Amino acid sequence: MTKLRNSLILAAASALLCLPMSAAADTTVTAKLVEVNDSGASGTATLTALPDGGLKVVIHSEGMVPGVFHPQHLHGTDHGGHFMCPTMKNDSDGDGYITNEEGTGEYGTIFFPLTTRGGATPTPKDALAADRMPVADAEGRINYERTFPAEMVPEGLIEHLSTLHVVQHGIDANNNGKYDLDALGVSTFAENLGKTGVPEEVTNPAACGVVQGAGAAGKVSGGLETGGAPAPELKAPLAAAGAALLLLSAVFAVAAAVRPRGHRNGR
Ligand SMILES: [Cu+2]
Repeated sequence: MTKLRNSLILAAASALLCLPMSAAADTTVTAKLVEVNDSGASGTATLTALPDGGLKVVIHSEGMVPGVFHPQHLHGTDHGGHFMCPTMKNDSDGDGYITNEEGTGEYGTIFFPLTTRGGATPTPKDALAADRMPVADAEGRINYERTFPAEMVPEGLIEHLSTLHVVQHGIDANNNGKYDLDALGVSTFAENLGKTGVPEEVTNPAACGVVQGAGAAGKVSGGLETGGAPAPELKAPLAAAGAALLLLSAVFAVAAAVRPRGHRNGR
């Protein structure tokens, strides 16, 4: 009986001990970056929600256009249920290239520009900041790391961490080692945001990744707002905590009930 009681208590205790682990797993998510627009790019992104409300972002990618800047953002779907990166199916005008507008249907709108310094608001001044986006080295690699303090992290981002997309832009369609208007003309995306004369090569997606984390397992479908809707996936750990507490109190009740007999049988 004592053995049974102990093992029940042990089971409940380990159920409780599991909680901090799963909660911690929820705060770090990763995304495998895959090429878009036949860029040849690939990489990994790690997003860590810090206890103080900050966000640490680490991205390692390769196969990017060497020596030029690459706008990069966390994108969020505003219609839920989309956890894909764009493919040529999204090339609605059939010109052989996925523009940012064509990609938006899959990866959503710009939620959080991943600048190297300064502001990171979803406005053209940050989202398309040529001088504050990472520059690929001579081999086409980008190693990016920045910790954004809580006050820079937009509302709703941490809650939606597991439903975000990581997108790096910038391709060299005419293989001349730079962004130019000769290749694909002007970026209508940038133009619509009030930035004229930006080559489409700058804003076309080169790499995209869907976040895969503990929360991503419970893919939310429908009604997910990019901005600040409640996050159903975050309720799961709380429900688990409640269940574990119930289990623990039940075990204590059982333990209390078996204790007298345990004493009688024992010593
Ligand atoms: Cu983007």
